[in-house]
Amino acid sequence: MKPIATKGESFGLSATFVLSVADPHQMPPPGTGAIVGLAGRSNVGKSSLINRLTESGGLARTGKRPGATTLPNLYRIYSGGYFLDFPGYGYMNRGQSTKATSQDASTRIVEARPDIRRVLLLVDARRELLPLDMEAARWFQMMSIPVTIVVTKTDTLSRNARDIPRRSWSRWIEEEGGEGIDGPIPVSARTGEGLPELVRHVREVLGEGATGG
Ligand SMILES: Nc1nc2c(ncn2[C@@H]2O[C@H](COP(=O)(O)OP(=O)(O)OP(=O)(O)O)[C@@H](O)[C@H]2O)c(=O)[nH]1
Ligand SMILES: [Mg+2]
Repeated sequence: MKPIATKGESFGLSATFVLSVADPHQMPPPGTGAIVGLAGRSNVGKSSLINRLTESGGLARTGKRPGATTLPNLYRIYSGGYFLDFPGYGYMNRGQSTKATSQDASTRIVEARPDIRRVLLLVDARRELLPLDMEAARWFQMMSIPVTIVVTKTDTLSRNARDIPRRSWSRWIEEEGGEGIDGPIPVSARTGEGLPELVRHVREVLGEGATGG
């Protein structure tokens, strides 16, 4: 997908690719910058969103086929901090071993790095609340990593349907999500809808705990 370049748009989140992380010891040491993770089902639009947020066009590899990202990819934000693009969960098109390896690396990184500042958990606007997504939110919560639900691809919904996923997720967060789960923030990487709000949120997260690293 080609992001639509918006003239004069500047989010202050320009970034550069650092590496695909196969092992937690390759991660930057704690205290060198806040890490914001992006997680969600395969194909939900994680890499497209990173490209949009970092205003890079093609920094993160995106694809029509699920499983475009097989290891967590680390990006350094020039103004401070990191994005960590986790491989999507729940895809079936790749060999089991690839799937096992990528889920493995993600799990070990999360277990090794409880200092991950927050995870943006992306969910597709066209889907009902899926058990896998709710489980993922609870898992990060259990690992003491705060979560923000980000509803993606809002451009695929008609004007009338736009508000449905936001409302369902709001209700879930209120009733079941509890402490440590924020959002939902509806966005479209295609049209740019909702990005200013998401950027504000990310910048806030990066700025948090400036004394605690
Ligand atoms: N309509 C629409 N399509 C989108 C949007 N964002 C991403 N897509 C499309 O969704 C597909 C998957 O996007 P990716 O960004 O590769 O998804 P991903 O979550 O990184 O996928 P994995 O790396 O497999 O986990 C691509 O075909 C994108 O063009 C959006 O905001 N609107
Ligand atoms: Mg990806």
